[in-house]
Amino acid sequence: MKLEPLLERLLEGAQPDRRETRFLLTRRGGELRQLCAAARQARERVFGPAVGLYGFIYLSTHCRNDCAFCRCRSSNADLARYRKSAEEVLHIGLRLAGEGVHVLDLTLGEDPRWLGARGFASLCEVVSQLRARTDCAVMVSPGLLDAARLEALAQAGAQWYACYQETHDPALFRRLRPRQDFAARQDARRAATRLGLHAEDGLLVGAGASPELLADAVLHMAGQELRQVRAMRYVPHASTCPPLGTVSGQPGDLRDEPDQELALMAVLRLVMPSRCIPASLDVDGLDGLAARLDAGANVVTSLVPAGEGLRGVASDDLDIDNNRRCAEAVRTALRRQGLRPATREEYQSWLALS
Ligand code: MD0
Repeated sequence: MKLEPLLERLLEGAQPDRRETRFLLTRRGGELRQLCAAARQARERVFGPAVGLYGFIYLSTHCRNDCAFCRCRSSNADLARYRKSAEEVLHIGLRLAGEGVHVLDLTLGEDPRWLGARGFASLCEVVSQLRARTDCAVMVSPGLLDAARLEALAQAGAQWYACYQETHDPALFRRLRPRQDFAARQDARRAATRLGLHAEDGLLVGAGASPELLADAVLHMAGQELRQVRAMRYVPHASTCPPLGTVSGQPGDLRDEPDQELALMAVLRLVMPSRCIPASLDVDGLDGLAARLDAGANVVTSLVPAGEGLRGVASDDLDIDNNRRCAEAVRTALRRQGLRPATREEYQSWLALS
């Protein structure tokens, strides 16, 4: 298969088939650079030089789930967990809004305290306060929610519901998210969309997914009503244990995973040109931003204010307390790539794209 004519067809609006998608996902070296250049071209056509900024508030690291890839898995007894109060979340949200982010992403583990009746009412109150007191959109990333809770969030003014599948292969899902319901997560994103929320799904790279599974997942996601789609690389910790090797039995290649992540981001952009695609600061910190933007991302996520005792999800405290995840550092990095933060109007107009 030849790369150049395929990229040309995709830039003209064609959708790749499964074989072509797998081919794209396995490009490396000079061909990966060509793939990323095409992804940048696709981004430029829809978003120009404008980039969205997402502040990240990991408000509780308590979680009832036992995900193989996550440090906050319930069986990790060694983790020093925290739970921010509603007042603290509000304070941090206002601080991030003051730094000029477009979105406040309230993320929490499936924490029975925050997701119980009283805690959830308080979460909704925080959302409505942040909507009333800032110009920011609010994303909530609380794990699996039922329709009533999704509706309460929508009524409180949330615009986004993030719920990552990690993989669209049921067998790998069972290994990554033991005792969780594969279909329920997908249904929750669909229910959120019906309620007028924007939904985000995400794939985990380097934790067992082969290029075939990733290709299937990309094509599946393209058919879903998702306004944001992400790829993030698995960051190993002593307390996590993702499946070694791929489902097909091939050993995973640790050295290849950074390239696999970039190739996947570029493919997401080419297949879904008008959707938001994050360059997360949570995997490789500020040093990893340029490559992710070069792979076609149009929003920078996981901006975290220093000194608030907050953590990342994939990485722990990478670049948090040295101010390398603040908006100013990101703005400087964007300038170096000829990019700039979106205006609020630009960002809001992206949410209406189809
Ligand atoms: C990020 N650490 O954007 C955040 C997190 C959850 N909605 C987002 C994975 O990288």
